[in-house]
Parts: sequence; structure tokens; C-alpha cells
Amino acid sequence: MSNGATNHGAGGEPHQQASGDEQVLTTNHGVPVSDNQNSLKSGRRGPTLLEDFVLREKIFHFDHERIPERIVHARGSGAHGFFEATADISELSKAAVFKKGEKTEVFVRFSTVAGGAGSVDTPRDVRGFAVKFYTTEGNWDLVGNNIPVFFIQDAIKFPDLVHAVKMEADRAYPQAGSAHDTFWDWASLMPESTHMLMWAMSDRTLPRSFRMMEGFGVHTFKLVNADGHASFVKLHWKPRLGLQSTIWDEALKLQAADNDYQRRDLWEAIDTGAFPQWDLGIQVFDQAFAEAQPYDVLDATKLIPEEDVPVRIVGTLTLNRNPDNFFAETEQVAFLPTNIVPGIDFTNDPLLQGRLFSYLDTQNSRLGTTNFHQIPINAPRCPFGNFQRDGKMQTQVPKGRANYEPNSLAAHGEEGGPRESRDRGFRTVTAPSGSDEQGEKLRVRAELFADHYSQARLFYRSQTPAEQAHIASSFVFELSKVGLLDQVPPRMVANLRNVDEDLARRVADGLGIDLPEKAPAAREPVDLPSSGALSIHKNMKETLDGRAVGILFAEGSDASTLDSLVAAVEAEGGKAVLVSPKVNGAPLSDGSKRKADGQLAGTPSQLFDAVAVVVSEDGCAALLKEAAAVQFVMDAFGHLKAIGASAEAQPLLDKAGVQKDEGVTTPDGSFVSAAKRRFYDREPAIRMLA
Ligand code: HDE
Repeated sequence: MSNGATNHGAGGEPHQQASGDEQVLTTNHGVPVSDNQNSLKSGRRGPTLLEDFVLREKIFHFDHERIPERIVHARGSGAHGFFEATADISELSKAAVFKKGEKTEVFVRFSTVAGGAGSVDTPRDVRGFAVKFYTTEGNWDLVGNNIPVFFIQDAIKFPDLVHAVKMEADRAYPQAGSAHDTFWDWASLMPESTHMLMWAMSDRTLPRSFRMMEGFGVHTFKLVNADGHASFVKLHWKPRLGLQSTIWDEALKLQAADNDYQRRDLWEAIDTGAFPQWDLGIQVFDQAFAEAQPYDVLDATKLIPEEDVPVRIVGTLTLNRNPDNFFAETEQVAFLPTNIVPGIDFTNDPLLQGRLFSYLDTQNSRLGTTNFHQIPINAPRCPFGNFQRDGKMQTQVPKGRANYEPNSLAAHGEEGGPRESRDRGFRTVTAPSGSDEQGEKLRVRAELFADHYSQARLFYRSQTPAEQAHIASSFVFELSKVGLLDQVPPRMVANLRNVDEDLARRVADGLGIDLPEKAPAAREPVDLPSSGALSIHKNMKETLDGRAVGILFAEGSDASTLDSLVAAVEAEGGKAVLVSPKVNGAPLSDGSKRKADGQLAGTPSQLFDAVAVVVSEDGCAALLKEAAAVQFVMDAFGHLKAIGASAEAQPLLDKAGVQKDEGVTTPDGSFVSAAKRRFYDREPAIRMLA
């Protein structure tokens, strides 16, 4: 504050004043504020006065701080970064973003779909993976998911899908989960959703971290080269850290341990310089290939197996800066599938076509103005201008009279404004070879869209046995939560019989119902060769990079074992997190003291990829009386993690029911290598999977 006046708080105590050269607190209209603690009253104990514009402006603004949350993908986490094109694909696309060596600024937002903005990070749910590229030729938004297919084939079904999956209309629960009546009622009546359901019931919807999941553009798009030649393309993001998912029990417990598990993981990784990276891959094909497939490439419930069209890497995405302000950036960012640039184009995928309308429309209701593109996070980084004018929250101040076109103002020495460019401007490609079929106006779907099961079967049969067991168990779990609608679980199992008889039997068994009649298929499914790319387990990386190791210690723990373990974990790129009953740590064997990073009761083992227990005999005896310590070890074992324990810790392991296997080691080098993986083979012995 520049004046030296004394302010008095409620208790009459003087508040600390800012020194003379600090910025003065003002109203939104620039008037310096003398007292930010007390409203203006008539007399010491009298009513507050309406003329108190400082109070009214502050409360007025606060009252309007929230904006409508996104109807889907409300909970999200964002980050800044850049995309670097690493391959020359000028024969395919003229887009500036793909020019080899070009670095393009990006903003990325990851999200869950069904939950509200304040919901948790780890429900079983699809994750959004939306990337805004601020290219030199305008913004390109690749608004994708972490699953390459979708629930529906036509945009007209989207409101039904979303209504069914979100909390039920009368009771407003459950939040952020599909395990309830209305979702499965709808899904069991929509055979086209079956392929996506297979993915949704797999561990793909339980990613360990945003940094360890793939991203997909889902739809078929077009790449267009300088000669106007178009190719079809599917877009993939491949995480440098490999794929890693949690398991269901772990995800449930993560919700309790940390609502913000994935948001925190992303923030901390970037904050500590462990910048997440993905490679962008393309699958390119032509009309002849499209016509030869047993599915329609315009159908968003189908993927193109990587074995048929290999993924070619064309660039790398690096996230290297956290947002400065969550609301201004992550909340206000507006992704639009209509944001494409010269060199990229849409196809007639009827789901994509519907999205082209939806996103522009939703931004107007969410951000309240057609000028949302002027908000810094949405504004192109390249020059932009046209003759669109005015509207709510207009921040640009165009000069002169040129707000129409054509005009000849320049001939008179006035500013005439921008003009269209035939050569630089975006041009929609004419159909590459008859794919954009036109004809009568019909409310129909193309014939091959009717095959709802072949790729669902492909997905299921491409999984490892452990992954198949997780899928079957997820169906059982979710359908067991269908409370009132008895007809739904058998109807779903009837659909699953078209996918795989064994899967259907396992789900029926798990639910304790008779195997229902097979549902009639609109088109008989066919067997396709299996695809390793669809499995998480076949695409994991044995690494500590990006992984966290929890090390439980207590009073009397051996100092050198503890220190060398921390060093070994860190040497492999892992994060070592010390956990102890007291956050201030405990004196070790040599009398020295280590501070803990987390207090045991608030730092359960589900937060880690592997755990070690380094304790003395006495320390272990004390921990035996602490349920959180027993749970720490029991959950690590149940979540199929490596456990490195000193001999003195054996009583704790015994109490936690840990059985010796290759994942249970001493807390040394053997643990560090075990910590790079999970022990899925352990599961059948400890969990009743379907
Ligand atoms: Fe979205 N979707 N969507 N969606 N979607 C939205 O747009 C919509 C679909 C996706 O981080 C909304 O700005 C329709 C597929 C992501 O801000 C809304 C249809 C895919 C995000 C909308 C789909 C997505 C959204 C809500 C069927 C994967 C979050 C707020 C035709 C390829 C973006 C908003 C962010 C958000 C509509 C289907 C991905 C309402 C009508 C398929 C990642 O406009």
C-alpha cells in the first residue's frame, strides 16, 4: 500500500501493510483500495452500506467465478509443450506442423469423461487426450481419447450415451462411473457399442498415469499434399514410458488415497523436469485398401490393426511446462475438431461430422461468448484477422471502417483489411476416389457398419490370459451393480456370446446366471488374425523411469540399506519415496535421522509401483501393531507389485499374507530389477477372477 494508513481487522488488530514500492490493490476499474478487511458500515455495529463498491465488486465477481463445466470430460488436467516433426511426410501432407524439424507449440488436456470437474482421477473411464497445436497456419486440434474406437457410430446417439452413463437423472449418482442401471440398460441395447465395451472393461480405462497411456484420433482423417492428393490416416500417440495400467482393486483404493492422483503425477513430473513424451504415429492407406477391408473405415467403432497398416512415427510431443493458472488455461481451453489446417481434412465418418457441429456450439454456452477464440489459451499464435466484429467480451479494437469485404478502401488510402488467399487458404479436398459418396438423402448407415462383433472378438482374443480375466471380471463387477433392471445382465451376456463364448460363459458364471440365448447379430462376425498392439501387457516397458517406489522404514532401520536402496532406485530413473509412521522420520541404526516423504497412514502402497520394507526387528515388532503397515504390504502384494523386504521384516510379510514368489525379494539390486514390472502370474492364487 502506498499510504501508511492503519487497517484494522475484525479483532481490531492492525494488519501488516505492504511497503511503499509494492503494487497497490485496486478495484477492477483501477481505484486503489484502502481496506481489504472490513466492509463499509454505518457506525461500528451498523448495517453494511450499499455504496460499498469495493465489497460489492469483490462479491459480485466471486459469485460468478464458476462457469458451466463441460457436459463430458469435465475433469481434466493440462500442460504446455511442443511438437517436433521428425520425418519428412511432404508426399502425404503439406501441413506446416509436419515439416521435418518444425517445432510447434501445443497445449494438451487429459480428462476423464463421465465425472464432474471435482470428481476423482481414477474411476474406470475412458481418458480424453486433446492436443491443440498452435501451427503457423492456424490451430489444429486433435481431440482424441486413449482408446481408438468409440461407443457409437453416429453422432445422433451421443446425448443418449452420455445421459445413460452420467449419474442417474433422479438420484444424481453414481458419480464418474458406468457401473449402474442406466448405462448397462443402454449399452446392452446397443450392439454397436460392444467393441468399445471390450476396451472399456479392460485395464485401458485404469491408466497408471496419463504419461503411460496411448492416444488416438479415433476417426479416419485425410492428409493432403501440395498437389491436393489425399490419403486416409489414423493418428496414434505412443507413450515413451510404455503402457502401464493399474488393476481394479488398486484403482478403487487410489480413489481413497488421492483424488488427484493423475493430475498430481502429471504436474510433479513436469515440475521436476521429467517431461512426458509421446511419439505421433500415422497409419496411412488409400481407397483401394479401404474397400478391401471387412469393416468400413468411416465407422468409428472399428480400428485398423497395426499388423495390416504399420504405424509410422512422424514426430514427438513433449510436455515441459505446467499451466500458470488452472482456470485461465486448462478450464478455458476450447478444443474444436473443426480446427484443422491446410494439409489435413475430415472424412464422412458420421460421428466426426456430428462433432464438427457440437464443439463450436458447446464453447459458446460454456465460455459465454462467440469471442472465446480471443482468450489467450485459445488464440492462434500466428496472425489472424477477418471481418467478424463485436459480440460479448470483444477484446480486439479494430481501427478504421473496414468491417466488410469486398471493399476498395485501400484505393483511398484507408486500411482495407485482410483478403482470402486461393493458394495459402484451406481448401476442402474433393473426394480422393469416390469415397465421399453422395446420393439420396437417407437416415441410414453404410452396410458394413452392421458388423458389431468381429473387432470386439479381435480385441478380446488379442489379450493375454491375465488381461482376459480382467475384462471378464470387469463385466461381472459392472453388471453386478445393475440393481433394478433384471433383464439387463442376461441381455448383455447374450451380446457377448457373439464376441467369444468363453467370455460370455465366464461373465454368466461370475454373475451366477444361466447362459442366455445368443443375441441375433445384424451381421455374422468373422475371425480376424490377432493383434499384439491391442494388449497392454505386450506393450509395457520394464523400467523405473516415471515409476515411484515406496520405502517403508521405522526407528532402527539399517541406514546403509536404506540409503543404498534410495540411490539404486534413483540411478534407474525411479522416484524413491520414504514412508514412516512419523513424517519427521526416525533415528536409524547409526543414530542418524531420515525425514519421511510421507506419513504411513496417509501414504498407502497403492501410490507406488513397487514397495520395500527396511526395518529392524524392533521396528518390525512396532509395525505389526499398526494396521496401516500391514495393509501397506498386503495391498502391494495384492496389487501384484514387487516387494523388497529385509529379513527382519518377515513377521510383517507373514501377517500381511505375503507368499514368496519371484516378485518378493531382498531390498537390494534384485528388488530394483523386480520393481520394473508387475507380477500378473501371482493373481490367480490371490483373487477370484471371472
Ligand atoms: Fe467429445 N465432446 N463428443 N468426443 N470430447 C466434448 O466439448 C461430442 C467424442 C473428446 O479437454 C465437448 O469442449 C459429441 C469422440 C475430448 O476440453 C462436447 C460426440 C472423442 C473432449 C463433445 C463426441 C471425443 C471432448 C464437451 C459424438 C474421441 C474434451 C466440452 C459425435 C475422438 C476436450 C467440449 C477438452 C469434449 C461432444 C464424441 C473426445 C460436448 C457430440 C469420438 C477429449 O462438445
